[in-house]
Amino acid sequence: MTYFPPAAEICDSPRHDWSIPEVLALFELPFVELIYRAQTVHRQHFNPNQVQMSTLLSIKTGGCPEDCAYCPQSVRYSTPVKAEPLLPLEEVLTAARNAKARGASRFCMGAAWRRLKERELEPVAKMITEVKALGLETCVTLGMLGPGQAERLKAAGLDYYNHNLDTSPEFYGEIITTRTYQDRLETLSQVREAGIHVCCGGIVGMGEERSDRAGLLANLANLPRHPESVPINRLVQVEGTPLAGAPELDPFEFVRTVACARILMPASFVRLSAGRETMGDELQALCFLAGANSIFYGEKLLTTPNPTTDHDQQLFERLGLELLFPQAQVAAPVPEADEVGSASG
Ligand code: SAM
Ligand code: DTB
Ligand code: SF4
Repeated sequence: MTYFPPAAEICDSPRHDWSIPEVLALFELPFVELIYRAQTVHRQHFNPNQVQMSTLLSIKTGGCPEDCAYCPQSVRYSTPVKAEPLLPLEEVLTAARNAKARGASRFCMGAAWRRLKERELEPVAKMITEVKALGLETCVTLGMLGPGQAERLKAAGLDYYNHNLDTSPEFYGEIITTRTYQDRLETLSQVREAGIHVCCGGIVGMGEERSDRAGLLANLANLPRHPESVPINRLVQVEGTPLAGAPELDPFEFVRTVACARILMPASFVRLSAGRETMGDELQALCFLAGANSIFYGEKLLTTPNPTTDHDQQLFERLGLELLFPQAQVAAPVPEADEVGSASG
C-alpha cells in the first residue's frame, strides 16, 4: 500500500520555492487524498463554510489592442463584443449600489486596456473613491501600470489590483504575444510596492498541459508574497476567439487545480472565477470542498454570463455556505520570502 504523508507535513507553511515536480506530485495524488489535504489546509486558515463575493463590472469594454487568445475584447478577433467608451461615473455607482444590496463585499472594475493611460487615471481614481465611499472594497484591473500610477490608485482608495499571470511561462507565448510574462511580473511588483492587495491567478482549459497548470501555480506561490486573492478561471469559450473550440478540460482536473492552489497558497482567497456558468452545482461544491472560498457574484462577468444571483443564493443555501463580510475577510498576512524559514503557517 502506498503511504501518503499527513497533509501537515508538506502543506503547513507558506513556502516560496515550489518546484514543478513537487506541484505535479500533488496533482498526481489520488483525488480523494488531494481533496483531503486541500480541505485540511483550508481549515487551518479559514472557516470552510464561508465564501467571499465580488461583483464585476466592465467599465471600458472591447477594442483592446492586445492579442490574448482567450479574450472576446481583443480588437483582433471578430466576436460579439463591441467597443464602448469608459462608463460614466453615475452608471458605475448604480451598479456598485446594486452589488452591495445583493450582498457583494467587493466591487471589481475591469477595463479592456493594454495599459492605464495618464488621461484615464483621474476618472478611474474618482470611481474608486466613490465606490469605496459606498462601503465596498474596491478592485480594478486596468492592464499594465506605469511609474507612480499604483500609488495614485492606492491614494484614491484602491484595495485590490487584479493582474493575472494567466498560465505557465512556457505556454504563455501560445496565448499572448503582445506583452511578456516579465511585463506582468513588473506590474505585480508595482502593485505590491504601493501597498495594494494583489489579486493574481490564471486561466485553465486553454489546451495547456498539466505541467503548465503546475507552472502557473508554482509561479504564483513563488512570488515574493502570495497574492491575497487567486482567481482560477476556467476558459469561457467565445466564438471568434482563437481558443473557441479548445478541448474541454476534465472537470476533476479543474478541481485538482483549485486544490493545488489552496495547498500552495494556504492563506490566500482562492476564487472560483470565470466558467461557473457552465459548471454543475456538484462541480462547484467539489471546488468549495477543495478550498475555493470566493466567487464572482452577479449575472455577468465582464462580457460573458455568470450564474444568476437567485441560482447562487439557492446553491449557498443548499450547501449551508455563508457570505463572508468585509470586516472578516482580510487575508491572513503571508510572510515575505526571507521570513519563510521561520514561518509556522
Ligand atoms: N485588460 C486587462 C488585462 O488583461 O490585464 C484587464 C481585464 S482582463 C479581461 C482580466 C482577466 O480576465 C484576464 O487576465 C484573464 O485571466 C481573464 N479572462 C479574460 N477572458 C477570459 C475568458 N474568455 N475566459 C476566462 N477568463 C478570461
Ligand atoms: C479574473 O481573473 N477573472 C475576471 C476578473 N479577473 C477581471 C474576468 C473574467 C472574464 C471572463 C470573460 C468575460 O466576461 O469577458
Ligand atoms: Fe485586452 Fe485584457 Fe482582453 Fe488581453 S485580456 S485582450 S489585455 S482586455
